[in-house]
Amino acid sequence: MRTQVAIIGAGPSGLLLGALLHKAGIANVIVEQRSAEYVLGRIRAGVLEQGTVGLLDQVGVSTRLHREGLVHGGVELCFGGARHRIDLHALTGGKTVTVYGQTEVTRDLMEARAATGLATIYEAEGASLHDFDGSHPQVRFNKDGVTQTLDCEFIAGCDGYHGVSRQSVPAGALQTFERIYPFGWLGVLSETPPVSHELIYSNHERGFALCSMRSMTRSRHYVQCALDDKVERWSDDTFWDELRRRLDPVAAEALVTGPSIEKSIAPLRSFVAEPLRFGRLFLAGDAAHIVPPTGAKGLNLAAADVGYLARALAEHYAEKSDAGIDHYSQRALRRIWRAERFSWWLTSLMHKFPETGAFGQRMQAAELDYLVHSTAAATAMAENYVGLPMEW
Ligand code: RFL
Ligand code: PHB
Repeated sequence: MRTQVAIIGAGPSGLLLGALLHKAGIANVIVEQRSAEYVLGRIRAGVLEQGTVGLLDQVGVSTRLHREGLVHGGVELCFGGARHRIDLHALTGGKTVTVYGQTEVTRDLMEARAATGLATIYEAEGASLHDFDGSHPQVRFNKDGVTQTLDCEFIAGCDGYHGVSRQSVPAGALQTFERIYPFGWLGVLSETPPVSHELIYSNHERGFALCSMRSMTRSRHYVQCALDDKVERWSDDTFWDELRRRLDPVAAEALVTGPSIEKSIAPLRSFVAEPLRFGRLFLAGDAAHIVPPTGAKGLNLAAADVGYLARALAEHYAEKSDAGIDHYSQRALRRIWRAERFSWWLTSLMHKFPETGAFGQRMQAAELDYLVHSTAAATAMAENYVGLPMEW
């Protein structure tokens, strides 16, 4: 088998990269270790920046998103028993975010890809990457017990944090930066209406809580939990009681409960690998970096990475210029580090940290007070929340 770009991973970054390359006339094959159903079963991100929506528009995969996605012009911060709205729209000169689940983005990209006839090899086991330092890279994998070889010109590692791509880079060529937070998020999806028409991020003495949604009939809620906590310890009732305690009285009263459809615990981590290019191998999305979910940057960063990468590869093929490829790592990392900073900041502001004690809590309270009473501070939050521009 032969193609121009071999993409490892059919998550949102791999699928979007495939669509952007296809639009630029560049052949690509995706190699994914799981089944399509498994990939679609993962409940993850819910908030899309305008830049992400723009990329989906570019590849013609946004019809349902524009029909069903919920456009939000603000976000609410809850602390000290009351809610305060950050007017994203007014503070950013008209920008908004769109609430539309990662599952739906993935489904739309999968369906569009199937219609183009581009190859996606699901349930490809044991992928290994070869000769990306030379001029004839290869991806080898097993499919239905048969070893297959995919010859290509470039490899895009879009295979998430646990993927093989980053691990294929010689240890000495990679520098990594990491922070692991001393807590996790317990997430619950339910067929219940959202508490409020916008997202609520709550700082509470019992711990952080987030009220999000997927539609006007489906909610996604999170509560901060211990790192070693187990999903089995949380019955639906325990979860709803804990969430209610962490909200202001009006939101607590408005909370509609119901059976959970999905319940899972995710650890919180900040991670960046540098650089993002090794010869003919590029890293993008969660394969290259992780942000804690506070601020909803993970999927959006992944989309921006592949936006840069697709443009760089298009320049290589159409204009015979390697300038974009040569600058990919630097360009993407600049945006990545700014999103890392924002996600770390919002995480630090909103969560209960075991080690900071009463002083740390007073500092958070003072900063939240400042944030909602200073236009300068609220603007800084708003412009990061809606997404920093994708500079070329
Ligand atoms: P993914 O989605 O992990 O996809 C990688 C794909 O690669 C496959 N793979 C392999 N394939 C072949 N061979 C191998 N050896 C392979 N190893 C792995 C995997 O099976 C998978 O299909 O990475 P990608 O595409 O870079 O996308 C990143 C996003 O999924 C991630 O950043 C977001 O989900 C993060 N995130 C959020 N981001 C947002 O922008 N907004 C949010 O509101 C938001 N909320 C969240 C989140 C992540 C969460 N969790 C559970 C991590 C909320 C949560 C709870
Ligand atoms: C979600 O809806 O899953 C979500 C929303 C906002 C975040 C994180 C997750 O900051």
